[in-house]
Amino acid sequence: MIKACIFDLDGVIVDTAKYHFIAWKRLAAEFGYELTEAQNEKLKGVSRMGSLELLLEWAGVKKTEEEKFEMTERKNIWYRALIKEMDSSEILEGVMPFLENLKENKISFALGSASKNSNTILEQVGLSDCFEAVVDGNKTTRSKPDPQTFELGAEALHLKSEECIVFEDSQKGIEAALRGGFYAVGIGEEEVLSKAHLVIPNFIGLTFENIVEKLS
Ligand code: B16
Ligand code: MG
Repeated sequence: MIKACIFDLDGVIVDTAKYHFIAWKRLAAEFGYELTEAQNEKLKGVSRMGSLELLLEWAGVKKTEEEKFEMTERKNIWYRALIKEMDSSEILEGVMPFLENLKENKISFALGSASKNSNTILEQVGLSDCFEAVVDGNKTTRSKPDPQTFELGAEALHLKSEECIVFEDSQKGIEAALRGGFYAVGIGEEEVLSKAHLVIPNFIGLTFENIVEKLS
C-alpha cells in the first residue's frame, strides 16, 4: 500500500536548473569553455562536485582538488545570489494543489534532494514548514543514483521504500528510486525517463488517487 510521497526539489517543485546554468556557464567561461543547455541537462540531479567534474571533463581541463573546491565555492556564491531572488511564483504549476491534496488525504510527504541549498530555496518560495522531513545534500554521503537520499526520507517518515512514491525529473534520480525499491514517477519526458514506473509532464490536474491508480 502506498502511504507517502518523496519529492525531488529541482525540476519537480521548482526550476532551479536555469540558475545552476547561469552560474556554471560563468565558471566555464573563465577557462574559455562554453557550456551548452544540452550539457546543463546532464547536470540535473548531479551533486555540486560531480557537476564540476563533468564540466572539467567536457572542457578537457585538469584542476587540483584544492582548485576544484574553490571553484565550487565560487559557483555556489553566484548561484546563491540568484536563488535569493526567488519567490513563491517559482513553484511549478500544479505543485501546490497536489500538496494540498496530499494534506487533505493525510498522506505524508518528504523532500529528497541532492542540493545543499534546499533550505534556502524552500524558505524563498515559502515551503519551509511544508515537508514532514527534508533530506538533502547536507544529510547524505552518497549521491544519486545511490538510493540513500530516498532511503533516509522513507526512514524519517517511518515507512518502507515500497510504501513511498518518489517524484524525480532526472535519470539518476529515477535510477536511485528504483534501486531503493520505491515507486518511481518521472516528471518530464517519457523518452528521457522511460525507466520510471510512470512518467507525467507535471502535476497539473492530478491527485494522489490518480497517481496511485496509474501505478496499480
Ligand atoms: P547544490 P535536485 C540538484 O537538485 C540539482 O538538480 C543539480 O543540478 C545540483 O548540482 C545539485 O542539486 C546540487 O545542488 O549546488 O545546491 O548543492 O534535483 O536533487 O533537487
Ligand atoms: Mg531534480
